[in-house]
Amino acid sequence: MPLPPEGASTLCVIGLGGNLDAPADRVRRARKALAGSEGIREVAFSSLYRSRPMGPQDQPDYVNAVMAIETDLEPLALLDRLQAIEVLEGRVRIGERWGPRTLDLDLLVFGNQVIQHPRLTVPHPGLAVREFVLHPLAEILPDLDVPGVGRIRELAEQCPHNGIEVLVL
Ligand code: ROI
Repeated sequence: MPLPPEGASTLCVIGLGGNLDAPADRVRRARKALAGSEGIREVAFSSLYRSRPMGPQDQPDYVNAVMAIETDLEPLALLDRLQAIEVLEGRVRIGERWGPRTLDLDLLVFGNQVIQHPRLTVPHPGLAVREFVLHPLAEILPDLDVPGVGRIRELAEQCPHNGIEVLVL
């Protein structure tokens, strides 16, 4: 079998989150679906966290986690895969902006690439300020240096917890 080209694999970070219809189960299934996808290997997975909704407050708390992967896929092919898994998890958006959702999979970091594309902005613009990204990410990749954003450990230290806690089920 031919070997894959050297250096083709990229370290990426995916954010997982949802707050409708057993979101912890959805996050776990999404992890399995991703780890079992062609061209994707799991590197690390954070604890599951309970977080207060960012956006309208009249919605359930969220379950959030982050996953580090290595992939041979191009960014848009990885995005297609994430969106396909969101659909498998019955993604519904209920009208309002920043309203509740079954499962979001966000491509937060793609190696050291900075991407401005109509479908995709990487690093994710919310990464530097969202406690439900920074605290889980500090658990698995504290030394990650995100291009144009900074080192995760320092960002997490400066980010208020806003009530986020490890989920004990
Ligand atoms: N709030 C929290 N706590 N976690 C999320 O994953 C999340 N995702 C969203 C919005 C609606 C911005 N709020 C969130 O998309």
